[in-house]
Amino acid sequence: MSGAGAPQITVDGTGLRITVVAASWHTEVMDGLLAGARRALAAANVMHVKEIRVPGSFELPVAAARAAERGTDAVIALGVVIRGGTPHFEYVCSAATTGLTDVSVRTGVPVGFGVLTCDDEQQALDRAGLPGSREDKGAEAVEAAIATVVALRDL
Ligand code: DLZ
Repeated sequence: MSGAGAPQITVDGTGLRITVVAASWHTEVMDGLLAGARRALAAANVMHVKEIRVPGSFELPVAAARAAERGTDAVIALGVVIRGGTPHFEYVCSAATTGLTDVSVRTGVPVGFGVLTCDDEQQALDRAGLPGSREDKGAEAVEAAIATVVALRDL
């Protein structure tokens, strides 16, 4: 998937409570995702932000589920999974993706999907929102989640 075609989203998150759940693998890339998420939350005027860390992306869904059940308005899930030489990559990506989708659909709480699933570290760095990165997936996940909270108000 390329980032071509991504929408320009302007969001106002005034008054929202947002929980960021972030995995701990691949520190440099994760630091970029977290910084991008924080920038986007500040730009959207979100004042109530809780951040929690879990070990790996496999653990993101259970943390997202707990946050959703405790009354957050949206969850931002951040993870970095880089393909290795075994099928483990597929299992972790699948568990994170399916699990986070399940949380959002089951609870009605939007989940911003900021989980990078990359063939190598360079692909991840290109998307991390760091100086020199082409894309900022942490910020995109925040903007998508807030835009979804706002869209759901009209239903
Ligand atoms: C085990 C593992 C591996 C090999 N790679 C990654 C990765 O690239 N990114 C990530 O977020 N987590 C990885 N993990 C850890 C799993 O997500 C999980 O934390 C462990 O399997 C323990 O449940």
